[in-house]
Amino acid sequence: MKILLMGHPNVGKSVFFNRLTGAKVFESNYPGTTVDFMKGWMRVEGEDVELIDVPGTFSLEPKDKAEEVSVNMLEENRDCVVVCVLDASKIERGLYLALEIIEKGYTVVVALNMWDVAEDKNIKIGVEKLEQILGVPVVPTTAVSGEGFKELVSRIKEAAPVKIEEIIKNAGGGGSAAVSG
Ligand SMILES: Nc1nc2c(ncn2[C@@H]2O[C@H](COP(=O)(O)OP(=O)(O)OP(=O)(O)O)[C@@H](O)[C@H]2O)c(=O)[nH]1
Ligand SMILES: [Mg+2]
Repeated sequence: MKILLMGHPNVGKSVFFNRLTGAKVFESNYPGTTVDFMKGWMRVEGEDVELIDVPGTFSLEPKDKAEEVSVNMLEENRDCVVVCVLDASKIERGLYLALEIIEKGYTVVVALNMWDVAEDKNIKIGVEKLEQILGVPVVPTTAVSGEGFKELVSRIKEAAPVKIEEIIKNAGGGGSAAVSG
């Protein structure tokens, strides 16, 4: 299983990456902090999962080198789960990108990050309604504190197009010594 983090600049993707992998890539309060992709690993219930952090992008039509890196990574990783990270305090800005990715047929989980900021601003978001409209899981998160991450990981696992159990089953069932003949 592979997870690709996509979203506008400065929405918290690198904080996600660090929190999930235990890595320490640079994060800062400047849009355009990440300029290249970075791969890391995390373990989900005994399974190795690759996680990819990319520069922020506003759309799937790249306007500069950094955006090109993100769009290329998306195209090269058709089989991944795309976690679309949105700033919940400015949700309408990120929705366009999320829709673009959903429309291309990717497996998407939307993270409404900066949930703490949205709450401070008294912004109310109907998460279930948004899930119905988008047709994908939507999870509120606060990356700096880790709030919502347990649910995020569980929704990613559910959404994953190829599950490890299915690989075992399709290889002949049983689990051990699955391939014969
Ligand atoms: N309050 C709050 N701040 C957050 C949250 N998530 C990230 N931040 C802060 O937002 C800023 C941007 O975080 P990054 O992880 O560097 O953002 P990014 O999406 O990787 O940005 P680019 O690399 O420019 O695309 C940092 O100052 C983070 O500490 C959150 O949930 N709540
Ligand atoms: Mg970054």
